[in-house]
Amino acid sequence: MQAVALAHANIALIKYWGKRDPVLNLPAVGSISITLKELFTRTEVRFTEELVNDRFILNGEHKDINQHVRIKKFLDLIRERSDIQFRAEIISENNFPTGAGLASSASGFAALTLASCKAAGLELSKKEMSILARIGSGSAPRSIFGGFVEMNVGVTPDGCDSYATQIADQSFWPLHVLIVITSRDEKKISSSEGMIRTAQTSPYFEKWVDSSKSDLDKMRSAINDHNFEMLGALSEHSCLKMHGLALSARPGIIYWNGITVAVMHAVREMRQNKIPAYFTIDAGPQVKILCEPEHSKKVKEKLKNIAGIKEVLISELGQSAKILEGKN
Ligand code: 2P0
Repeated sequence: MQAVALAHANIALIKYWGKRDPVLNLPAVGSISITLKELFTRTEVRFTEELVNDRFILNGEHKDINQHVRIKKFLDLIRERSDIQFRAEIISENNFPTGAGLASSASGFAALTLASCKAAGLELSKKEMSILARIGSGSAPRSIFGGFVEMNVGVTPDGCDSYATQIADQSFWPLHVLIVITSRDEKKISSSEGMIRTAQTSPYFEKWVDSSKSDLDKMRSAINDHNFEMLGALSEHSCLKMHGLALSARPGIIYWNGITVAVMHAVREMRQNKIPAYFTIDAGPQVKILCEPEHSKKVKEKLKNIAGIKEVLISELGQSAKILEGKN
């Protein structure tokens, strides 16, 4: 009853922000993402009668499982579905900073879903696994798939129609993403907390939800047409709209630092100088820059002028999550 899985992080081009049901983690809006090859989580799950409590080891450190309620709840769900009573040991490693706005919960819960289903002997389709991953984290269903992925908002109260589907795989349009790390600190306001506060207090929340369908429709077309300018412009718009929304909560939520803003300006200057690059930013201070492969080295070169950047990675699009080893 042991398995190992690997899942890549993803970055939303059309952002998810807000929940229509916080318990089932149902999103208020759909989203579209790309999966990132260079950022991933490897997770091992073992169900065993030797344990009296679930055990969670993250990046080599023993964590108190009671401080990780979402993981505990997730394991209970797996036990309920598979009729297993045993406690589990989870050993998880991210190859990038955890909790710093680099989508560690997306790759983390996608890897945990695959590994725990395999270890528990649950044979689920990718659609069913994406529904399960959603209980852990709203962005995790997208990391079940590679390439370009859409998370369907759904309408049913039980969330059976709120799952991810692949729009196209990574070879359909081999884009590059520069991951600009501006801080390795954990963020102060989690995405869940930020989303709930925004939905409750922002005067713009309804408008955000209303405008989502049209953003998703346009992004699907941009991907199908390989229209990079449209994909980039829509991504920047969705990012700024999401952060504008978070800024308009009470108290306002600011995920950026000074370097984040400097990189945003630099990307716009690159476009003025005929380098087609666009930024997007999640709930944290890191910037992701979208470009076509022939421009990524030039974009990286231009970032050298900005003081304080910790690291720049260049990533291709990643594959679907997969089982590395396992038996049940
Ligand atoms: C996204 N983010 O679409 C948006 C944009 C961050 C900014 O989904 O509460 O950790 O677990 O559903 O998935 C990150 O939030 O939040 C996220 P929960 P999650 O990628």
